[in-house]
Amino acid sequence: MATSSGQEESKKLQLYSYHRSSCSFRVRIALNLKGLDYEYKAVNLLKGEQHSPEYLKVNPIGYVPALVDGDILVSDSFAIVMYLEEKYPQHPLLPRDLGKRALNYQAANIVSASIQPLQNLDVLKYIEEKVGPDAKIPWVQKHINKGFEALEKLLKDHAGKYATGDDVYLADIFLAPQIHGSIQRFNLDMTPFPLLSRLNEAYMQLPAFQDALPQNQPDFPAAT
Ligand SMILES: N[C@@H](CCC(=O)N[C@@H](CS)C(=O)NCC(=O)O)C(=O)O
Repeated sequence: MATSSGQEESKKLQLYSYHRSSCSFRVRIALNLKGLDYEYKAVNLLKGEQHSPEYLKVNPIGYVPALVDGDILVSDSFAIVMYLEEKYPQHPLLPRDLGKRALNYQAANIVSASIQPLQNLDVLKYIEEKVGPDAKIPWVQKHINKGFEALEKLLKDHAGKYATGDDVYLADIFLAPQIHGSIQRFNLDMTPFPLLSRLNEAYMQLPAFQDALPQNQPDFPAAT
C-alpha cells in the first residue's frame, strides 16, 4: 500500500546518520520537508563505527549519511537529496527558474564542497596530530569564515525569507546545518554575517528543521 507521501508502507526508508553530523542533518531536513518516514540507523562516528567492515559495505568511503530505499542504496548527502527530489516530488527542493536553481546548486556546493570537507572529523584529527590541538579551531573558523563571506555576497540580492526567496529550497537545506554547527561546535562569531544569522533564525522556526536538529535525534546522548 502506498501512503500519501508516495512511500510504500512495507518499505520504510532507512537513514544511516549521526546526530551531530551536518551532512546527515541535511538529509533529515529533506526527508522531513517531503514528509517521508524513515528508520534511524545510528552510526557513532566518535566510536569509529563508520570504519567497521559492515558500514564500509554501506558506504565504501566510511562517511554518513547513507540512505536505503528498498533495493536502492545511496550515499553522500548531495546525491541522496537529489535522489529524494526525483523519486518523491512533493515539496520541491529546487525552484523552476533556472537561474535560481543554479544559485541553489552553487550555495549548497559552497557548503558541501568548500566548507564541510575542511572541518571533517578525519581532517581535524590530522591537524590535531600533525600541527597541534590549538590549531584545530582556528583552522575550522578560517575556512568557515571564507565560505560564509562568499555566501553573504552571493545571496544578498536574492534572499527573501529564506536563502533564495520566500520558499525553502536546496540552499537552505545545506545552509542550516552548517550555520548551526558553526555556532554550536566551533564557536563562530556570526556578527559579520547578518544575512546568515537572520536565515538561521528563520530556519529554527520550521518544524522540518527543528525535528532534524542533533538534540532531537535518537542517538543524541542523554543528559547525565
Ligand atoms: N560529501 C559527503 C561528506 C560526508 C561526510 O564528510 N560525513 C562526515 C559527517 S558530516 C563523516 O561521516 N565523517 C566521519 C569521519 O570523518 O570519519 C556528504 O555530503 O555526504
